[in-house]
Amino acid sequence: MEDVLEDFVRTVEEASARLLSLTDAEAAVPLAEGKWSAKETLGHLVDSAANNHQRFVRAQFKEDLVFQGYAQEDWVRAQDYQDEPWPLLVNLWKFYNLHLAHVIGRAPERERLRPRREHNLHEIGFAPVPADEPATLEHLMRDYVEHLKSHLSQIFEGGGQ
Ligand code: NI
Repeated sequence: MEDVLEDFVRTVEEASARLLSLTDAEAAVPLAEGKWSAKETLGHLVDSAANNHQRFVRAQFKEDLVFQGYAQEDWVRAQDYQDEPWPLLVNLWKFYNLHLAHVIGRAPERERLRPRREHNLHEIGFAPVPADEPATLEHLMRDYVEHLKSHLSQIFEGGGQ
């Protein structure tokens, strides 16, 4: 987990500096036709952080890894990220993720690596775990970072969802 954490923190630090160099207007342009803008994509990552924050902590106090999903498009639409100041969004995203790095770093190994037979990571995972295979909290944490990185490349290299 150490390797992932280091890479995670560096990714967040570097990306936030790069994101802050975009103007508000640039950040509001769709990344591809009919797709989210940088603002909406980063907003989606704030939603992901908020949902996974809950999961990372709750998982330490229960047996299973069954969590509520969230309707991503609806969440982005309901919060109107397009109309929120870009620097606020970038800093919210940055500091929320630095906190999550702290949370991940504090999760005891026995909780991170304990196999959980009951889970729904085939439904809520970015890289899904089959329903009939046990999953771990550590998988969910690594999966969270992969999801974040994939959306960052959409912002920096174009594309989008
Ligand atoms: Ni996503």
